[in-house]
Amino acid sequence: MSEAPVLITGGAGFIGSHLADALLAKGHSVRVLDNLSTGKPANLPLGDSRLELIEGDVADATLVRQVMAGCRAVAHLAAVASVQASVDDPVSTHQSNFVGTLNVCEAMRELGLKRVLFASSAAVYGNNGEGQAIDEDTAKAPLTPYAADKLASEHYLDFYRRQHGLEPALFRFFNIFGPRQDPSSPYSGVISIFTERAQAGLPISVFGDGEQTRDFVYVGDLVQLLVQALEAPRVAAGAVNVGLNRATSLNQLLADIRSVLGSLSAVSYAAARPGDIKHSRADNRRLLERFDFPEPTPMAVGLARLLGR
Ligand code: NAD
Ligand code: UD2
Repeated sequence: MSEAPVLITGGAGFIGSHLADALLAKGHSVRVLDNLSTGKPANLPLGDSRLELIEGDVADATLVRQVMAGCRAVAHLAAVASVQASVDDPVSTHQSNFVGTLNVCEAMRELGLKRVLFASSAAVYGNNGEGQAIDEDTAKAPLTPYAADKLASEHYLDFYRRQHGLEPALFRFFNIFGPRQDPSSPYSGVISIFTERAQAGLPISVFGDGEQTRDFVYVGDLVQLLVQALEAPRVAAGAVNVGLNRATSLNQLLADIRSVLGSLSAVSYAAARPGDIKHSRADNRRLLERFDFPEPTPMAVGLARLLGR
């Protein structure tokens, strides 16, 4: 009899599909629940008989329970990942970004499942900690419905840990990049936008002077961590930042893309986006204490994979 599958909500998306690949490569079975709002079946190895894709919504409590039955653990990644979408439509994104989490918690309690990974975000810190490495105890300042839903989800998962014995591993992702990140919106991840435009020879817009920095993590490194957190005998309480404590400016990023491609399309500098954070960098001591985080993939290598070089 084959092993009970890991359920990945949002598994047809950017990060979820890489997690599916990594779990399959380690011999696990995978069940994906995804409403295909941004995810794509083509991101998944559908020919692999150990993978099941169920199209549906995490906001549907009955469906979540049905799909979770028979699974051994959950990676809860389903969310409307666009902050701007949450600003434009707080009511509908709340269904995915918060009610979905509550449905996952309740179904786990009813079915007796314990281990769950949650994809939270550096957005929970708002502008706090800007200019220094942000540790997990930094005051939270969720400035958008997206960030508020992520922080509330963390609190609910922690309630289910204390009250019902769930074992949530809460991760606050900084800026994740890699193949399959969708570049189609102006608010998509900057690396997905810059690399897509560079490859197509289209002009690139930098908002601000390009000296703003982010802590970029290659998706392959992130999913190794997530697999570890699923397999670990136990997980400690409290959220964990996922970043490298490394600042890369957009100007440096553009130079790296130019090195990989050998040339770069025209770059123009426009006004900074209102509310844009200048510097965001993770204090990752807790990550390194609790997990065996892999040697980070160098930016040039990650970019080369993304650019198919
Ligand atoms: P993504 O949009 O590629 O993945 C999200 C997936 O969830 C998609 O496949 C989408 O179709 C699915 N989904 C959305 N709403 C759903 C619903 N109601 N029911 C079922 N499926 C639904 O984005 P991603 O970058 O892979 O993000 C994965 C998770 O990581 C999200 O929770 C996101 O908030 C979080 N996160 C990502 C980053 C980053 O840098 N990419 C940073 C912080 C947090
Ligand atoms: C990230 C998350 C966001 C939220 C936020 C919390 C992504 C895609 N966004 O926003 O969801 O969690 O962190 O702090 O993960 N830029 C350009 N040109 C472009 C696109 C972007 O200059 O065409 C700039 C942008 O103004 C910003 C930087 O690039 O200064 C990074 O932008 P981003 O949207 O990739 O990421 P961030 O950190 O602003």
